Amino acid sequence: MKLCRFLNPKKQVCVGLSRDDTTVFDLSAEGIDRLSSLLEFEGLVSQLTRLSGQGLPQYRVAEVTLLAPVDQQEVWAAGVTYLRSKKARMEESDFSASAYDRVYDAVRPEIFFKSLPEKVVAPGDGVGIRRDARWNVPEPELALVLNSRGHIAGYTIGNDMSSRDIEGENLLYLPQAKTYLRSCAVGPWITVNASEAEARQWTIGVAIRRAGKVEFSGETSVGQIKRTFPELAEFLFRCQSFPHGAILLTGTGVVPPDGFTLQPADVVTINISGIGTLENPVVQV
Ligand code: DO4
Ligand code: MG
Repeated sequence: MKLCRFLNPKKQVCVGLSRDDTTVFDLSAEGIDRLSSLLEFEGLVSQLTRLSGQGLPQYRVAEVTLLAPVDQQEVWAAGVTYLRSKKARMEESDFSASAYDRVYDAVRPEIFFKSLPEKVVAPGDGVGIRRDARWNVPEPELALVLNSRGHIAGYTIGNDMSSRDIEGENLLYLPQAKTYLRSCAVGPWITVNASEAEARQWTIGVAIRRAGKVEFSGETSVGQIKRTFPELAEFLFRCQSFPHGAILLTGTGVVPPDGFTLQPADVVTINISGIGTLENPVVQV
């Protein structure tokens, strides 16, 4: 069972529920007009099951525009949660190598701010590469959808766009390497009825196409994440509050080879087996 935000044929923003990825029920007809409020429901899956039997208006997915499934939630990101990510960061920077090495094994994970909700890039819109960076990559990541109590209400797909040359030059440049215009895409679907054990069976794949040809593709398994999901959520919510919930990207385990950098007009397609596909063209910002 999946949730989304979408524009109906009259261009009104609606909250949707899908069981099959081809039809979407309009929950707005039941007065549910904010996804973040819906995610607060106790027993979300049984409430959704009840709502879906109520003759709600429905659309074919092909006739609506899917939006980012974020209305009021900040987006944060965890880093160096896969061995592959630790190795890549240690190779990109002599200067910061020991910091990445230490954080991979430390009790406290790396967590950083990624995006305000209104800056999140929707499926199909352009993700950005900085004009002052030479080495830019997408980071395909499983994203935890957390309600205001820090509970995992579902899972979606995130793209933590990153400038590796800026990050590698000095760790203190991380906010510039990670948080700039169009640096975060999320969506379109939130899978709501999966346990952590099920999510750990999913694969995360990415393909980058240039003029129709695949320039890079790679895959990993969610099961390779070193930390548990509640552990990441607990650190995000520690000494912090998120009245509208939050989205937490869980880190990347797929890193293109060092000679690869994104170019404008490339298309990034991320697939997570239990969720769906997030696709965005690349634009320079
Ligand atoms: O500190 C570097 C960022 C790590 C990251 O974004 C990741 O591992 O996904
Ligand atoms: Mg990342």
